[in-house]
Amino acid sequence: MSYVDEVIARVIEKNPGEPEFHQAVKEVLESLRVVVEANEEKFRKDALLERLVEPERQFKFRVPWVDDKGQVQVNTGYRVQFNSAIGPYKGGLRLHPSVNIGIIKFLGFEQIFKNSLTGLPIGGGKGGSDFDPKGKSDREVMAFCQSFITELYRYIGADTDVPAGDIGTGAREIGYMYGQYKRLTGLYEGVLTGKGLSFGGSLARTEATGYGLLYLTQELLKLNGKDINGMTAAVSGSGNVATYAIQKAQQLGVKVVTCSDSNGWVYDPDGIDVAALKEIKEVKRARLTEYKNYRPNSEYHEGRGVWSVKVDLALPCATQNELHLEDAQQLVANGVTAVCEGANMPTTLEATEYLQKNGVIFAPGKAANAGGVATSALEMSQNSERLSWSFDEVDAKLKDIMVNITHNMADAAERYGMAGNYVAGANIAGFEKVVNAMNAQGIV
Ligand code: NDP
Ligand code: 2IT
Repeated sequence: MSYVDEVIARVIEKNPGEPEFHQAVKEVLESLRVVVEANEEKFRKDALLERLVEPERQFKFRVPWVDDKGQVQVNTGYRVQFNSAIGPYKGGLRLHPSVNIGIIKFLGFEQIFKNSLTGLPIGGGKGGSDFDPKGKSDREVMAFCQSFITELYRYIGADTDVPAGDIGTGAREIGYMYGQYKRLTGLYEGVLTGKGLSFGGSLARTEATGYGLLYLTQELLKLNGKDINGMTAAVSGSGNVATYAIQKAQQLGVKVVTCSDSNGWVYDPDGIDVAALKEIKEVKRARLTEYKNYRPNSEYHEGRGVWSVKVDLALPCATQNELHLEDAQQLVANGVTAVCEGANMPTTLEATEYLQKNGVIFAPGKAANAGGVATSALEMSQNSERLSWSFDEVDAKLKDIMVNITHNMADAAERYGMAGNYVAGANIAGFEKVVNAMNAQGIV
């Protein structure tokens, strides 16, 4: 058996019941096959891949808090510090009832390569809890966040591990967590990113993941001789990433006709109204059923369906495994040009393969959504120098980073004879830097 196959088999055996983690490892290691085969003897002797798939450490802890009725609730908290070869652990905190250790490990593993691709000195980590902020009062969310940080604060720090937002964790949650960290440690340091602008947050961090997705999509289309201006797009999700992806798409001349939440989806033939979306999701924290009240010409459908609409671009921005093989088939039948992932691993392995085989330009999340964490690293830089940069300065740096990522992944794919395979290109480009650092630092 080849070294890659052996390690994949061992990961499955050693980590039972963690299908998302298996999927992420398979996707990365399969596309590293060529690189690994060129160095097989050394990598095997150094157990390079075994070290890469084993988190440096992981924490699992109790998070007790009191709800508005006086009832004690108990959630489980997680932080996986996956790889610190190129910098302090960096990655978001997901708050969603589906969170378990396998989900956090898949996200942490992806984060290693994504963070490397940004070109900035950040290692890979991820955390979260099975707490569901939906339907909770602000006081309940605060009680949870304070309890969560009361345990997590021992393991994080501005130079060791810097968490941030992800699904269910936005500005409100980061604010409560930051306050509790400061209270417990007495430190006013950049321990979390995505902070409010009045206490160390960076301009453009809120917009960064969605904007970055569009900067990369625009550049990738250009590289393939196509102009984004005038295209149509389907977006899934209606959270942080989706909202700012839609906003930037519109600024670039793209008509976005869909968005969704976990209950249903909206089709707006005139283009999604971002102001309405923000009011529904960010201010009212309501469901997309409300969208029709703002836009009578739009349609609301229960269930899944955003990928059934005929569009040039598909931008999945909700969650993992939300774009299935049947969706890929439908998109191809409708003549889609590109699929660029705003979410982490939203496309199943079968769907990815089908899209690539059918000539669709496919940009994997670890490259396409790297603008969020890249701007988080820019927030860390600003915190370290105790300065704040202007919106335009941060946005220009973000754009540069996304353009560089586009070329680095395209070049890496080409170097290994896989021109146009951006999954392989992103994995290889991200891996190379991490492996160099790991080799230089000895067996740790
Ligand atoms: P938000 O919580 O702001 O929004 C998530 C959106 O996805 C909501 O519309 C939500 O609907 C929907 N969603 C969540 N879970 C499911 C599900 N199981 N099925 C269907 N829809 C679902 O999160 P973000 O926008 O921050 O994150 C979206 C994706 O982008 C995630 O994969 C995240 O890991 C990734 N990402 C985020 C970054 C960031 O900076 N925030 C950076 C890079 C990647 P509902 O409200 O009904 O739950
Ligand atoms: O998946 C991701 O890259 C994020 N949720 C953002 C992480 C960060 O540290 O900003």
